[in-house]
Amino acid sequence: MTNSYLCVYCWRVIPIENLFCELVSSPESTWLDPPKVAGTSKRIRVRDWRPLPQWRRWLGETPADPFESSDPNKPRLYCKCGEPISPVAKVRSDQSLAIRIAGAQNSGKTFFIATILDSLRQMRPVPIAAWGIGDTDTRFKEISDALLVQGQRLNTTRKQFGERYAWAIVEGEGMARSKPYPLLAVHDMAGEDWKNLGRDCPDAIKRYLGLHGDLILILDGATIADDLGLDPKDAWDEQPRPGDSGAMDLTILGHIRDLWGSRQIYKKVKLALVITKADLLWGRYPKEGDNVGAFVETHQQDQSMLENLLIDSKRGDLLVIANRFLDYRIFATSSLGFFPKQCDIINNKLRRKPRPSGTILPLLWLLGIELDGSSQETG
Ligand SMILES: Nc1nc2c(ncn2[C@@H]2O[C@H](COP(=O)(O)OP(=O)(O)O)[C@@H](O)[C@H]2O)c(=O)[nH]1
Ligand SMILES: [Mg+2]
Ligand SMILES: [Zn+2]
Repeated sequence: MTNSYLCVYCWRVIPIENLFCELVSSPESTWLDPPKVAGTSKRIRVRDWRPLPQWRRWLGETPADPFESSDPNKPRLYCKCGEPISPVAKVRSDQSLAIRIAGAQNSGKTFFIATILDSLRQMRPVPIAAWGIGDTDTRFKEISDALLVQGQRLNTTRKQFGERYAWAIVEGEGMARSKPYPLLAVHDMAGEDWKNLGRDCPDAIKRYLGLHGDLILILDGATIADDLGLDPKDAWDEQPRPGDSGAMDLTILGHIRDLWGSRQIYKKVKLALVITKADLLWGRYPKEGDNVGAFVETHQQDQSMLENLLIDSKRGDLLVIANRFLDYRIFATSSLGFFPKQCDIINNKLRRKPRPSGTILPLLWLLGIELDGSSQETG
């Protein structure tokens, strides 16, 4: 079987033969169909490159996959979309290629991802590590630092049809090597984009949603609070999205259903329903003064209470859809770990350091990693 790689720019899964190689200063070969010619270099498909003398000169008879060459100057390979392919984006098992994250605008996705990555860097012992693929780390660090270090609000400018990020998940230092983990793949799209997807759904998004793998659906704790009749405002988020009884979440799941077509896929995929901003509910749900089992920081979050929370906030339909999946679990998380009050904000910056609560649990659950009852906090 030939190796395939995931392009984290256009979400194509491509067999190695169809990737392109950059040959910088070799005059004699015939150049085929280069997708994008950067500078003076030319690109040739791996399958057309293999019969050429350079192949043997550079790589020997084998390997069939240039990434597996022992030569430290491995060639760079490119997708037909023109973007570079990373050797770590190798597709290992079709079923769990990538864990995807989806959610409405302002639901807390960016905060959630930033705190997961930050927790992974700080956890001891660390069960897994995440390596940014391509320029993911460079681009995401800027956002993450603004949020977690500077306490800034994110500016809301956005690219049409979103930003893409991808991380390779590897076992943590000293951890036993288990089966390879799927990638964490994020196509961060704004709410309007979800609404407008319709028939003109860009191919990259179709491919992203069509990738085989588990799904993390982010449910906005503020809209849930609003639907429960609780004041969803905190001092930091001045304009939370009003309650919609989960309509936007159903829109997102609807697009996924349309793209998956057959029901077969559901039975291979796990779904994590992640309620963000749970700090808005602490001490207020199920009743005033309650601060109970659903909000603990281990896998033992009280599922029946969280199901009731979804039903009480008119999201029962989500549970019906969740039942189609191989397995599902609900998580109540807070990326901030506290309810922001006016005194936490100075000069329009959040001055209290986030102490994420429970945000790491969905990923660990999807990867089948047990937390030994200890919390995410690492002091
Ligand atoms: N109270 C509270 N608010 C949060 C939390 N996480 C995110 N928010 C608020 O939600 C807003 C949107 O979060 P963001 O991650 O940018 O949402 P995205 O559009 O889904 O990426 C933030 O500016 C915060 O005000 C949390 O854990 N607790
Ligand atoms: Mg965002
Ligand atoms: Zn591509």
